[in-house]
Amino acid sequence: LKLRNNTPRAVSVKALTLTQDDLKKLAADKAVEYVKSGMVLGLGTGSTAAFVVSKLGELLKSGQLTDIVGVPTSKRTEEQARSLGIPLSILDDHPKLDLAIDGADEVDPDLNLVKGRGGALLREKMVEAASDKFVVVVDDTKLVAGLGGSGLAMPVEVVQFCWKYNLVRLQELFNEEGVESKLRLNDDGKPFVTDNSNYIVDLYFKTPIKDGLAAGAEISALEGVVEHGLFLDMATAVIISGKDGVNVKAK
Ligand code: ABF
Repeated sequence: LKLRNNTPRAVSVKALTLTQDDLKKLAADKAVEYVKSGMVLGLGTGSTAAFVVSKLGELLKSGQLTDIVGVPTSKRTEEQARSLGIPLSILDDHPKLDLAIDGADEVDPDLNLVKGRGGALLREKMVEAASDKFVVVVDDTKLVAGLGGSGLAMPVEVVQFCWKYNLVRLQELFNEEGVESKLRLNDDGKPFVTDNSNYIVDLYFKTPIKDGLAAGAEISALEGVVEHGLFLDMATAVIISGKDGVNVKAK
């Protein structure tokens, strides 16, 4: 920053204050540095991932990236990528991806994640599990000491058929942890329906989940549960933006 007369002066704090969107964009731009021409890419969902997709669109347009193929993790992302002219595919045709980039709701110190508050957990997990590398982009508000520890939802996608039965069974699984389970609703009070025509039961833990692996296995064992939002041992790197800049944590 050049100041008139080279006189050191206090710079307006406002000018330096980064909004949460600025932070998300910082992380997104860093993640895109991992992308090379010719790659098959998993395209995440959510506001941070949307910055990634938009940057990819820019780089394609300017010719700095060529021949990339995107595999979107939601209808929303598919629409955004299509509008930017990013060539798209699906896992049926591209079962192996080079890299997936996506946001997350919680990141623990071992880079395990809670995902799915945006409702796209099933496709996200399928695409990200098929990727050679999975880079997560978050701002530092997403860091937690233990998953489920933010007091916000850990989502579980369930079939619509007898969803109440499964909501109760999910609640009973974690009775000791004092979990509360709620059907996710839209603003109009109607159930939120995923891209796969399922419902979401959000689990609110009072204390962090002690054994994520065991919790995930117990949830998955319930008939009618389609997928859960614990993404354990999947991220290869997490890009974290904060007021002090961007940090990369890798496995
Ligand atoms: C996706 O979007 C989800 O798995 C996660 O729920 C959400 C994060 O959204 P945002 O980047 O808007 O916080 O990555």
